[in-house]
This record gives sequence, C-alpha cells and structure tokens, in this order.
Amino acid sequence: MGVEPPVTTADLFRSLPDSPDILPLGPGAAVLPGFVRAADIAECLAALSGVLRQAPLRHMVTPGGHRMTVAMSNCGTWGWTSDLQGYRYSRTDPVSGSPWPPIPPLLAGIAERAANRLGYDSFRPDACLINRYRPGAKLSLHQDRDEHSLDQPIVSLSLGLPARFRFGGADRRARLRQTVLESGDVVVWGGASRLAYHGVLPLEDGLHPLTGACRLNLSFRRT
Ligand code: MD3
Ligand code: FE
Repeated sequence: MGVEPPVTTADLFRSLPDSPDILPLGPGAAVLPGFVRAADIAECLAALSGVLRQAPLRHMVTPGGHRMTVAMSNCGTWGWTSDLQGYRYSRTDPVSGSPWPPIPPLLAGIAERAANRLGYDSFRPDACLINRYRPGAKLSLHQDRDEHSLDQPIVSLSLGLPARFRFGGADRRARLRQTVLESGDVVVWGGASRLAYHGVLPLEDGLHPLTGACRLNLSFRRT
C-alpha cells in the first residue's frame, strides 16, 4: 500500500488561479473583481462627467432601425457609432460634429494596468465606449468585430448597479455562461475570447450610492 506524499500549501495554490484577485472566465478572458476600489470609483465618475458634458449620452439606432435601450457615448481618438447605415468607428461625434473628448488619463491608466495584469504589456486604447443602463436596458448577444486590432484585448470597467452578463464562444451556438459584474469589476477579453458572443440581461431595479438607478460600463478598445 503506497503512502501518499504530504499535500503542501504550494500544491493547494497550484489548483487556484495565479492570484485570488484574477478569476479566469474563458481562454484569454478574466475578471479582476473590485480592481477599482470604492474610493476611486467616485474619481472615475467625476472624470466621466467631464466627458459626458462634451459628448452627451444618446440612444443610437441599429442598422435594422431599432432604438438601443442602452444610451452611449465615447471618448478617445475613435468612437463607436451605429445608425441606419451601419456600425463604424468615427473620429467625430455625429451629434456635435466635434472630435470625441480624450480618454481621461485616470481611466486609460486603469485599463492599461488591468491589461498588464493579464500579460498584455502594450495595450494602448484609442477608443472607449461608454454604455449607460437604466432598469430594463439590455444588450443583445453580439460580437465586437469592428476593430482591426483583434490581437488586442477589450478591457471593460463596470460602475454602479450590478448586471448579469452572458457570454459564449466565437460560434453563436456555443453554450452560454453567466456572471454578475459589479461596480469596480474589470474584465479583460483577449485571446480566443476576443470574438466571443456576449450580452447583458435587462438591468434590474436598484439604487447605487454613487450612480443612483443606473449602471455604467466603459469598454476600452484598440481599433
Ligand atoms: C466579451 N458592453 O459595448 S462589456 C459592448 O457591459 C459590450 O456594457 C457590455 O458588450 C457592457 O460591446 C459588456 C464587456 C465586454 C466587452 C467586449 C467583449 C465583453 C466582451 C468582447 C469580446 C468578448
Ligand atoms: Fe460587446
């Protein structure tokens, strides 16, 4: 009868993610829960309010003619837009005709540090899509494929009310998994997960101390 070698603390840790603050979601994708702490979230929101004064949130229309329930805006060199003509990145805000406001350095720094944690050492976002969900707002299952840099991740920062997020694989038929994204959570979507189908279920009612009855999601991209 063989005697098992003793289980060491190192053995126990090998079966866990590299670090308890990184939760793998899929190939190349991971959540950094609470990467932005409550005290810093207020500063993120202050930076964001400056952006939204220059480029107010608006409900875009899909190429199919549906008004999106999520209100959107952008900062960065490029901004994502949708209208009856299609989806595209534009240097200017179609509402004002002016360039989108720059990405506030505080926010770009958070996205870059999060990407660094997952091994992307040269992530420099040139676009940041700002999504605002009020109760009932949702995002149907889709892929993000309007960018050229599919080797670069998308980094998302959630602020305010929690949301149920669904994601599958690069094939629409892949089975869906769900996770709740909370205020301060950052998700890095790279590698094989970059083209994963994903969406957000209708936001539930609630009140967040910093955002009130809404959730904001910032997704940092390299076009
Ligand atoms: C997974 N926004 O704006 S961010 C979007 O919470 C979008 O507002 C969601 O999907 C939101 O396009 C999710 C997280 C996210 C962003 C890009 C991804 C997840 C992704 C690209 C590939 C796979
Ligand atoms: Fe998306």
